[in-house]
Amino acid sequence: MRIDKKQIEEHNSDFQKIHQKRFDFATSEIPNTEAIIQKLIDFNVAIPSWALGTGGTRFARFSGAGEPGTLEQKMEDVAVIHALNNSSGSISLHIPWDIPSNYTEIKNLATHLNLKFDAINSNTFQDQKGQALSYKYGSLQNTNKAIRQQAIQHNIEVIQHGVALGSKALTVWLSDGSCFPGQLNFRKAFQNTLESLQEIYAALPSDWKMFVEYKAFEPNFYSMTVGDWGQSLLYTNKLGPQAFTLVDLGHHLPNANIEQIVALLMMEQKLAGFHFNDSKYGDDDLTVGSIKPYQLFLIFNELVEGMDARGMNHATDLAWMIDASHNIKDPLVDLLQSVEAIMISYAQALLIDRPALNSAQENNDVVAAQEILQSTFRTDVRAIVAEARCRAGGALDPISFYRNNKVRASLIKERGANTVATGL
Ligand code: RM4
Ligand code: MN
Ligand code: MN
Repeated sequence: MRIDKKQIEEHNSDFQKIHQKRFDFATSEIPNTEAIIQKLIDFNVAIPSWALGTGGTRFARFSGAGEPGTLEQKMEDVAVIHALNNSSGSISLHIPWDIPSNYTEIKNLATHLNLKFDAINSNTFQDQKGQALSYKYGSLQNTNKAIRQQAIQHNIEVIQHGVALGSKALTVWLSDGSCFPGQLNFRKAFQNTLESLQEIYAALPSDWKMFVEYKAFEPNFYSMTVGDWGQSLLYTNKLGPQAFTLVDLGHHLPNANIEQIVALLMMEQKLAGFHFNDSKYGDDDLTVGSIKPYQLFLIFNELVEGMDARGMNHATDLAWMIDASHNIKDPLVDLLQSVEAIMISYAQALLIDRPALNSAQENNDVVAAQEILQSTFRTDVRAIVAEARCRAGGALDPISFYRNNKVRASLIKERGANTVATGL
């Protein structure tokens, strides 16, 4: 399924009049719209290969129809999203779910679809069919050296897959930890994990990064061996300059101040980037911005401030990825909504009157600081985001396009109703 450029043009001309009205209003209210539009055009958020099918809860999976059954089809789905929003030109693969059968063909397809390969993910949180040793009691932390070696080897193989495809980063998320007090010697588990990560780190090409993702709980419920940003930072500091801490928004304990974590990780030059999603209770993996849009804005406020303080390139110096799971919505629509929420927050953060905020902070003018942030958050930037998307060749209203042009129906016709994507 490919989106025809002509269809997008038709859609855009149908929506042009109403868009123009909104855009004119926005530009009359908002200074510097051209600079913001250019930054939005340059921005890209990677799509996870494992979020293109219907995700489950722990109790059931109600599969959607026309899910991508192969890596090629997953890439085609990402290309659909990218054609519509022009901000999703990369895919993050998960091994072994996405092992290519032919690298050249997959790379050619990527070129053809205008896609790049983002960070590649290892998986030692499940046992695979035919696997010699089990990860039931952990992988890189395991008390058994042979199990640690098996997990190290897997990560090294993942790097090799990534090198063959042109990825530049390995993301390691460990489910290692313990379920009951006394089960684990925390210090030994940390040391084993560190030594295992060091072996993987040694296998990184010099232009690669390693992202160490943390998570507070689940699947282990008493302790996690990379449970929070402090633990991740301990590892990444000890590992070296190619290791960074990855923030997945759903991986914190309730009410954690994620924006502060982000600011400090950037200060230490140890922020890898993000797995964007949203949550109410835990690792809910809901649509970005669907529950706590103000938090997302505050995070982008810190990101823009921190990146500008260091002269960083907003688009390329940090890793922007979505990590979500769609239990009831069409995954492609959900992902379009997520990218839109990210672009809105980014645009708003670019809009903040930085000198005024700095001066309010310096003068302890709490009210002014709050007013600046809240009035920016309440500014409607949707027409600016749409204008950027349209100028880059995307659709003014991607979700209307998707629905009106019956994209899912075409995918079902092509793939059948009963295809199931690999993933959780
Ligand atoms: C985890 C974590 C990882 C992802 C898996 C599928 O909760 O967020 O990033 O690889 O889920
Ligand atoms: Mn994640
Ligand atoms: Mn997660």
